[in-house]
Amino acid sequence: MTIKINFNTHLENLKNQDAEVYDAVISEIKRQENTLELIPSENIVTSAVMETQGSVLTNKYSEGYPGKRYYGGNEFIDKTETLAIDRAKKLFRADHANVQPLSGAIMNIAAYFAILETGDTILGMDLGHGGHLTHGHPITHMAKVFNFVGYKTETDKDGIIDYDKLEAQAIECKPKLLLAGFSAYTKTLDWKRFKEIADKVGAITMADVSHIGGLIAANVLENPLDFGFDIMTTTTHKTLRGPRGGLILCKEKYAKAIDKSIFPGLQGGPLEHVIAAKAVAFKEADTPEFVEYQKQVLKNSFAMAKGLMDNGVTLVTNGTENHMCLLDLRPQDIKGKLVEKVLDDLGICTNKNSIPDDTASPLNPNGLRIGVPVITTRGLNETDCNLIGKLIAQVITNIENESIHKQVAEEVAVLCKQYPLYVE
Ligand code: DSN
Repeated sequence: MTIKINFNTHLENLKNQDAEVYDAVISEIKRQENTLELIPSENIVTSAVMETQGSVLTNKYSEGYPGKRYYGGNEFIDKTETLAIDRAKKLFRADHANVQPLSGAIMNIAAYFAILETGDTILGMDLGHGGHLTHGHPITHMAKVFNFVGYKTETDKDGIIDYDKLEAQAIECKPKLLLAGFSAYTKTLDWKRFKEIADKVGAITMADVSHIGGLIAANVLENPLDFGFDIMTTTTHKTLRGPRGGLILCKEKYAKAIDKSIFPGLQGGPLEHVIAAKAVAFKEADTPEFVEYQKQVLKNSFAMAKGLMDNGVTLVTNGTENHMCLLDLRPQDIKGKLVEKVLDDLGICTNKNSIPDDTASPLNPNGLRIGVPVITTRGLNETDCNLIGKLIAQVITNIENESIHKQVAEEVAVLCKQYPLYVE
């Protein structure tokens, strides 16, 4: 299951031409090799994805869509983009796929503009309860264009979404779009109930599954499209383990509007080297090995959650049902920024994160978010992940104890050596 990344880490041309960038890239290779990367939105792509993204396809302008381009010489680009589209449709059982979104934010914004008018209401998950900036945070430009209303999780009931309350909220605010999805939430969503609520109030349904796209592709988590969702967006670089970018899937009814919204509505020339790498990643995702990988992601995540909780750390939602854990640091009276820094110095990379109804600033919140996609790609198993949970708990409960920190750093170094990432 482990993937060995066997690309040329010597980078001879870069070395001879630009020592500063070369040094930074080599340092990053070493950092990745010597770090337990626990940021849940990251992953490690295969050599084939990396090679495709680094290919000559980066040299081509291809505004438009396959067969309808504004530039000549696109016969091979059409082939790779069509492969990406067809593979994405098959993987997610979708009528239509747009593989051109440059990023997750653009992908969501394009979907809004495809189906909504200025001032329309979108009911989405509150950022403070695990939603995403693009789901309507007041700081974003989109909040000036659309009327975002946020639903919250039940902090006293293990962080569930109270669907009766959500229904009442939807009846009250009459959204044109009901948006399901998250960037820091550890429970599964009830897609069926979301759809029933949307149907009751006449709303379009959209799921942003960026974090769990790979788990859905492997059918280890349920696919909202199977429950009749109109639109589903996902980034391609998280659990889906492809190059950085976005993907929009939708019912045929919205296909033209989505395509028009991406180009010419929002974007210019697509990144065809990235789109070809998406095609490669989608083919990889359609294999038994990928299904095994995603099953292992869940096993590892559950093992890490147990290691944390058994050793005195509180988790928001009291556990996890996906690839990540959200740690509530209030019992230890320490902040996410400090824990992120201390762990970073020991070779464990995480990210500070707000917890529901956090009273502290998002720059120094009361929580920490961790996840297992990268270390699972690297080959670590449940025993290792349970140990990592325990090590993190030891650091959190002994935040000033340098001798414990030293022991943890040694254990991290052993794990990184045991599971090498890059072959060369
Ligand atoms: N930045 C992504 C994440 O880390 O969840 C979401 O955009």
